[in-house]
Amino acid sequence: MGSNKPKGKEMKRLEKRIDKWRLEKEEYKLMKDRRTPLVRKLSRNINQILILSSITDPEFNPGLVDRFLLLASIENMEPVLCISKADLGEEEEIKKWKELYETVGVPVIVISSRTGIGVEKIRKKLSGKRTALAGHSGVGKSTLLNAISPDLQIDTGPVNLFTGKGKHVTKSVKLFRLDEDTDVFDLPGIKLIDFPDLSQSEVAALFPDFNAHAPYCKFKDCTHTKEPECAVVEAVEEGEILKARYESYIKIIAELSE
Ligand SMILES: Nc1nc2c(ncn2[C@@H]2O[C@H](COP(=O)(O)OP(=O)(O)OP(=O)(O)O)[C@@H](O)[C@H]2O)c(=O)[nH]1
Ligand SMILES: [Mg+2]
Ligand SMILES: [Zn+2]
Repeated sequence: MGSNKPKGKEMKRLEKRIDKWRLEKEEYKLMKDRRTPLVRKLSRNINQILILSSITDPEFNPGLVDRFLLLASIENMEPVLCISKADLGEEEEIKKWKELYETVGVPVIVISSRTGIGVEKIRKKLSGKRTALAGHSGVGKSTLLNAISPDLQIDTGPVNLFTGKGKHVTKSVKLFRLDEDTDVFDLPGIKLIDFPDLSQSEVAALFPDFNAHAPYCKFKDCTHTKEPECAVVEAVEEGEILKARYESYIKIIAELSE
């Protein structure tokens, strides 16, 4: 797993940077194991992960959200989903995703750093915690931090109108101390995700929206991939499970067996 892993030199550079983090009296303890991916190293020092996905530009990405949720669950980070750029999105679409993730037990905050909607809620969520901001390049992680704390003046950059992709403006992990008890790590794009080895059933357990259906699969150890009479697949076909959730499940499972 982990095609997004930084390679060789880049990883070394990032690790050096991380090793340099020293906060006044407090030192960030980092694992010695050099092979441990960066976000997992970070997670030792983080209690919360704020997963940003914009409703558009770039378009909402449930696959990535689900991966981060998985990571949060494995690494014991409290996840919060932030649907950003609400000013650009359709209300119906925003509502659909908000309701879905709330159903699976994730707190969801809808924001627009442009109009200020939801920014205060995020400030409250961050307060007193150490949080990493995670999400694709261009979803507005740095812009959100600027909205919370205008003094920070973090660089932000436009999304490519043609591809809908960000330009990887934030190039390294940056740590911002908002107040004495509040730290935020602004992460660059998504290059830092990697997943540990997991079994298929561990992954399935992290998709609680499948739970109501799975007991009705023909096979008790059904992986909901190619088995006949799979109740999960039927529920997807009938629209009871969102297709996007099933697709991201399948992608994660496929990577497990690579
Ligand atoms: N309309 C609108 N645009 C936004 C909003 N938030 C951010 N943007 C724009 O989206 C673009 C990307 O924002 P950034 O904050 O640089 O995104 P990022 O997530 O930090 O991206 P990387 O640093 O590349 O990982 C900028 O042009 C922002 O002005 C918002 O709430 N509404
Ligand atoms: Mg940035
Ligand atoms: Zn099944």
